Amino acid sequence: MVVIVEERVRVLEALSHYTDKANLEKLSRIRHVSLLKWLLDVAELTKPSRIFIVTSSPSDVEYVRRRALENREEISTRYSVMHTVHFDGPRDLARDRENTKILVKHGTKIPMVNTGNREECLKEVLELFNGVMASKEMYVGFYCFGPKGSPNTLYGVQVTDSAYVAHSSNILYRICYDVFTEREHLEYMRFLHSVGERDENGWSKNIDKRRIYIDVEDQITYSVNTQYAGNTVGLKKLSLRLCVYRGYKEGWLCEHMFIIGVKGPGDRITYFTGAYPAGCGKTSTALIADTVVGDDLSIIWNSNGEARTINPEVGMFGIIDGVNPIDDPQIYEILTRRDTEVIFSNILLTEEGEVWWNGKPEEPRRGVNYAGKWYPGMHDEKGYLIPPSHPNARFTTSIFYLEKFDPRIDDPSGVPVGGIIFGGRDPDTWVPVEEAFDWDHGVVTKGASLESERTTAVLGQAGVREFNPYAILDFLPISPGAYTELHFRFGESLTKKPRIFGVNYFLRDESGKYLNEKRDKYVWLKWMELRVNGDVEAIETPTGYIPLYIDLEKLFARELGKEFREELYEKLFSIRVDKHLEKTERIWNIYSRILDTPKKLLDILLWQKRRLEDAKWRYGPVISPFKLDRR
Ligand code: SPV
Ligand code: MN
Repeated sequence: MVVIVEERVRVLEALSHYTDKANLEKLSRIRHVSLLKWLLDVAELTKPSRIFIVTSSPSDVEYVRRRALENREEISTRYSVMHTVHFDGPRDLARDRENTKILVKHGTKIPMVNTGNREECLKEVLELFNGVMASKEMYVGFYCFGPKGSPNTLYGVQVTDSAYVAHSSNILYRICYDVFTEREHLEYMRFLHSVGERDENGWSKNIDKRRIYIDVEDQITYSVNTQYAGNTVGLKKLSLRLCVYRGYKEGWLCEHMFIIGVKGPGDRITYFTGAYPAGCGKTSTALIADTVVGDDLSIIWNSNGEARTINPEVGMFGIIDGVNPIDDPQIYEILTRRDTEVIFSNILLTEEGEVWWNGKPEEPRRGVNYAGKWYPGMHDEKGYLIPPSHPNARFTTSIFYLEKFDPRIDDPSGVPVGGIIFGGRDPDTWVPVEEAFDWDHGVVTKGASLESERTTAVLGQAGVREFNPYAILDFLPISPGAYTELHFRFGESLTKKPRIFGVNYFLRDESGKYLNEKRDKYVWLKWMELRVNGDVEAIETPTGYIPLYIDLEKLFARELGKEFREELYEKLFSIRVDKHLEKTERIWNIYSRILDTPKKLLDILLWQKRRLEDAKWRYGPVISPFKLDRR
């Protein structure tokens, strides 16, 4: 005991060289000597000129915001003092897959996961952190990854030299400094970040030395020479890997899923979680739902046989591209109101100090954007038009501004999961909505088989069809085979299993035109709600259960005031058997090469293939839903 107290005194004394009195006092209230020691190690390595501790006090939160403006990481807009703009720079606009690595022991390989040798990577990255914060301020934030007081909440400490990253974290997560001063026993994740050297524009200069390393054993992440929030805000996508890993060991799920409420007849509300790769309708689905608990992440556990979920976040880091007053009235309103706090990233800031993004009704005017000065008609060196705002431009704001935000977001016991939805950007295979036969079938053919055309949230060319199981491939610290085994295991442990659905908003006709309007997804949600509660029948197809025409006709009329014609229904819900067979083959080829793929996964794929072949033999390569309706 005496030794620990002495150690505490020694560490605080050493930390006092980096802090003023007020911040030392904040540090001294933290109960975990090992955490203080780590902060000292970090300070001695990175050599900041001072350390600022962010508690939940409004003045601390305001200080961080002000520092982001003072050091030009953010620029204020004319419209509102609470609206700021941040630019990441032209080479730092998305997550960097190639340089994001899960650290593993020498020689270990994880199928489909980018890994690095732990010892070598740590040596490399610690070298990059050496002295990196010289003459900069270091911010330390303490956060809850879930509602306060929930046994399923995780905790995290973010250390960064970026006021923008600290500011974003303060908007996106619950500040939980007090938990660290109150609770003696606490497991927590640690996130170390540095922007690195900044160039004359304020962008990270050494992009070629951008590294994002994740140490799942020690529950710590390192990120350097980058600013884009998906690479830097620890609790966003770095914690997701740590959380998935813990869930895998302990038998619960950490998912890249929204959490929404859908209203049914009477006062009934049914909760769904949903996974979609970025840019595939995930946010718009969350926002069209009747209530929103979360828009990006979800922790799901077994509570007395029932699946329940919490949102680890309280903010949104959403794609702004295309947000317009007609299709996204809620978000548009939040982004254009003066009393909201918003960080706009990689949009266009006009000379008049106004924010413009693709989707805003007026024309873009001269200003600055993610690549520097911009004027209408501007080209790059290769002769391509430079868009005024980047397709992966984002907004960071609080979820509490949403009119439909669900107060159960703060419920420590979470909400029950009635259904799980998987959706991808698929031009020609999946029907708009389909229910799996059961949990295992859904896990395999909807979750584990998810594919999508690549969007702009990752570096590289958009539009290519990619395998993205559970929409979480980028964030997996274990193989997709092991992740599927976890889902089987989790499902087995439940007495009441959520239903599993696949959705697809991106079906096109022969001329390439989208077959659905954006609002149609509301009807799919309402149908799924009815299915979860056993209120409507469905048609059995070789790939799952699809809606009856009469049910959709009613829902379209009631929910959207729209006529839903039989011809459109037939086009949308025809089973494209050949496309499904091709897909099953692609997915089979992937999993059969992954050593830890559960046999059950392959069996279910094989069974699906037989059903498809049998149906093809009976009905031909494209099957009208009317042919399968046996009533
Ligand atoms: C996503 O790409 O899934 C996002 C944004 O939610 S990022 O933080 O970049 O991951
Ligand atoms: Mn996401």
